[in-house]
Amino acid sequence: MSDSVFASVVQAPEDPILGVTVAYNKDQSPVKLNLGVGAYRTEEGKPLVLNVVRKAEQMLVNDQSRVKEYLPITGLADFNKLSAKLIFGANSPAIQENRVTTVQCLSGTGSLRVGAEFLARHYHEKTIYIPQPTWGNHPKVFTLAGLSVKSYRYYDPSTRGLDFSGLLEDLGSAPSGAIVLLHACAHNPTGVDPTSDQWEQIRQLMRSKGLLPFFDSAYQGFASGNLDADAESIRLFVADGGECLAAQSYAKNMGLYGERVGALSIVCKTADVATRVESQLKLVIRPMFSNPPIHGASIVATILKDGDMYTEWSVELKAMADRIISMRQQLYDALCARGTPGDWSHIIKQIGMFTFTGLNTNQVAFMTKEYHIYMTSDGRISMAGLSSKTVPHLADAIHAAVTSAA
Ligand code: PGU
Repeated sequence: MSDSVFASVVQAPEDPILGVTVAYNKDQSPVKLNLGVGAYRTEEGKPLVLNVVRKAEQMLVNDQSRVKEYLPITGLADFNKLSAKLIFGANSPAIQENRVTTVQCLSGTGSLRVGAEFLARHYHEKTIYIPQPTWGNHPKVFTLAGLSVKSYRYYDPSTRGLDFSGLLEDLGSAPSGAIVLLHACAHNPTGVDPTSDQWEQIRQLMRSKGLLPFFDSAYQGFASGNLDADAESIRLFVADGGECLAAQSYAKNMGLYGERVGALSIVCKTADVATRVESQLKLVIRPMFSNPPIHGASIVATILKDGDMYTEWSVELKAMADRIISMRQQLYDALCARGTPGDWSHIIKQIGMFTFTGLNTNQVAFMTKEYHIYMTSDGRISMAGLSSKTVPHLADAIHAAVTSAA
């Protein structure tokens, strides 16, 4: 038999985040714990389908008038309108003035990719600044889209907080017009967000230099439990009349991970520009995936357009956010009770799905080997994967890692 034409293809490494689940699935231990991927689990450690989502799906199934035709290239019109309203606010002048174009894309990742490809084709500055650190997929998505990626200082390991002066310095010396990726809330992986005052200073600096904001909003509602509060950073930038991009994901806040439902919005100066921008977005999408899937977007539209269902969703979302916050407190208390060396107050100060523990690669490897706890090697743990039952096991593992591992 002759050699494969692919014989020279080398084995690629597993993804740093999704690969953690692959390793976890292979582990036979009954105490194994997956704190890698940012996916919500119940107190019983099970994935959660929201009641309101089940209800919406039932309505869709029962509606005999629904068909499975292709959606337009830009996706479900209702979904797009409602998504823009969700992120920019019900009374957003930009929406009222028809200056926003919104296209349905494949969850947060696909929205970032479509936005980045549009910028690579039609925007004069090809450099995007991303925070250091950031979600591991950001540099790959933007590079493949044809942008050149640079980073700006964001996190200070010594304070486990925001390196605000580093951030201002780096954005201050970025070339005018450069694109800047901003996490709208619940920064991944650090759990550290700017305060409202700091956001305002960032806005002033960026607008004065003509830097173009590209918001990644993967956790609206997950940071504070309030959908409006978690969109404040974006609304601050839209309120000044300037332009920006926003990538929205419904993976976490509606628990629609595998449905791949998200949206890209581009806020423009005028309605006329927005129309032309949308015509070009269609040219990006058509050869990429032609048009987006119908089911997930229909679920979201059903929930967002009905007042009662929207309220039900906000209540379920708040319950998820609250459970994560209570996990922070429980883990912090458990470490204090064990007298684990070090200051662990960042666990309760950080925001959103993740705690950036400060544990190093060796300590993480130790916890995986000895305690069957799976997390990303940068020391990030998904608080949403934790429950009251598993907190003691995690606290034991961290205590042992800090006191005995290198
Ligand atoms: N942006 C940020 C900041 C994210 O954290 C994630 C997901 C996404 C975008 C993309 O989410 P979509 O599923 O495409 O809507 N990050 C999670 C999930 C696993 C992953 O890496 O995709 C995480 O654990 O970091």
